[in-house]
Amino acid sequence: MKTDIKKTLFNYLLILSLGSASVVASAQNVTVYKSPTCGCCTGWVDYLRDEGFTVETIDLQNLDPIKEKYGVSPRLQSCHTALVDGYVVEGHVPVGDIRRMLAEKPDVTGLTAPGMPMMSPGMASLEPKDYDVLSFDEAGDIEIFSSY
Ligand SMILES: [Cu+2]
Repeated sequence: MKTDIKKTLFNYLLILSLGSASVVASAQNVTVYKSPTCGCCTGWVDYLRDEGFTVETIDLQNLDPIKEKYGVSPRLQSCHTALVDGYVVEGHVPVGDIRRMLAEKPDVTGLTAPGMPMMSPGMASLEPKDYDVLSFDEAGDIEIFSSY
C-alpha cells in the first residue's frame, strides 16, 4: 500500500517536472521596450505572458532611439518595440503572427501593427479584428503579413 502511494507520488512528480520542462523549452524570450506609463503596452506584455512567452520589460521615457536602431520608421511605429529571436515586433501584434514568423523565419526585420488598433490584444480585444499586421525589412519593403 505504502509503495503504491510512493509510486503514484513519484509518477505525479515526474509528470509535473516533464510538464514544466516542456514549457521552459517552448518559452520564447521577448524583450519589450516601452514607456513607464503605457497601459496598453503592459496589457500586451500580460497577454504574451499568458500565452507562454517569457517577457522582460525595459522602461524608457524616449523610445525614438530604439525605433531608429531597429529600423522602425515613423509610419510603422506603435507604442512598444519588442525583440524576439533577432526579430523586431512593433505594437499590438498577435501571438499567432509572432509564432508564425519564428517558425517560418522570413527574411525581414520584423512585424508591426502600426498605430494603436482598437481591436487588438492589449487594447480592447484578445481576438485581433479590423487591422493588418505588416512585415518590414531594411530595404523599406512592407508587406501584409496578416489581415484581421
Ligand atoms: Cu499600445
